[in-house]
Amino acid sequence: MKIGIVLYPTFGGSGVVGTELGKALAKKGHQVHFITYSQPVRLGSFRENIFYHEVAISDYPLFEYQPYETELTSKMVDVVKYEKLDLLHVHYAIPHASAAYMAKQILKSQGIDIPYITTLHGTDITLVGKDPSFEPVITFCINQSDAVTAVSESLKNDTYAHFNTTREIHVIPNFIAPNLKPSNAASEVRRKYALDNERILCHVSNFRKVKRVEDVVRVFALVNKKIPSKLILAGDGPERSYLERLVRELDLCGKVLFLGNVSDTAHVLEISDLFLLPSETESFGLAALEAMAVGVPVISSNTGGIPEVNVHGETGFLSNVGDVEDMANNALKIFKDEETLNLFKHKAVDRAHDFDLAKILPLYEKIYFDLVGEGK
Ligand code: GMT
Repeated sequence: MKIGIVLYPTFGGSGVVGTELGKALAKKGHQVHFITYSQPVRLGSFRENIFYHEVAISDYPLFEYQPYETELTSKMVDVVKYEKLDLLHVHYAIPHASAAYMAKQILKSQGIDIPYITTLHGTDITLVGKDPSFEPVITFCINQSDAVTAVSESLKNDTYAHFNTTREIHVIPNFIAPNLKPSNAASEVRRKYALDNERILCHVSNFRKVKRVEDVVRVFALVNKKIPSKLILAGDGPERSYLERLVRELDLCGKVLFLGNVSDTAHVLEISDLFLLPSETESFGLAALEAMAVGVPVISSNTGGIPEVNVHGETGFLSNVGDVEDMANNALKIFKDEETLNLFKHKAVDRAHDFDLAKILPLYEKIYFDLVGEGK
């Protein structure tokens, strides 16, 4: 099958899922065409069956805001037509689903029928999409999609709650990419960041307000009062300078390490003992799943789809949003002794296997085949 994947190429979870899905489909023999404005971060080097089509963004002086959606639509039309794609799969509704709808109509007028699948990832529904400035367009595009998927039951319910849609929404959870396997060099690398008697706590995100990275720092401050530890923060975003100031205020310099954006987060995760995800909302929490896959338990909030991933008392603990004391106490429970920590680590890995790519990929393929026929 020839599949066009439209996504954000950046460090966000939807881009990671779209890219890893495309790579896995290509490995299975499908031809995958990525369409976006720059090379997806997780794409890596040259691979069989993978093609990348860049949406060139013009800078015509008339436009204060460049019309990306229009240029994306034109590129989608072009790629579908000349690469003879069988379907389009768009990740993150805004503006990808509306661009797909428009591309579909243009192609229809030229006698080409192309189905499009919209995968809802989270903030396209829970934060941005439901805002009145987007809602009518998002509702329309969800209803017009040939198939709609959401990454958790929670996100599916949020979509029904916020949008006037009766469309069937298939829940297809996120998955573990096969490259997330522990490496042998972890203990050596670990020594560069922490002493042997220190625990490493870690957080990976885009440092947006919704991630509540301030809570990460405050939980760490409480844990650090009781046990020797370090906090590794991977990622970058709008909250970073505020967090750097907070770390100085709390006198945690040298204990909190800001790494900036890291393309291969598995290497950061595998030297960590605990992952913190105290988000305000989180449709799934891919970062937490990636941590669990390499044996890192998770302390998280109990919001959105996180409880569908992190199992309270087994793979980590869940607390109410903002309850940093409870989160810190839970972290200390996990760090009680080596045996307890190891138990949580093992359960985290076991749970992550429920989200193995081999289990999830056929769910997407089934939707594709239902739309275009098995023979493709
Ligand atoms: O979390 C972000 O800010 C990035 C965002 C994205 O669209 O890239 O992540 C969303 O999609 C991920 C992949 O499906 C989910 O794992 C995240 O939970 C979700 N983020 C939120 O709901 C806040």
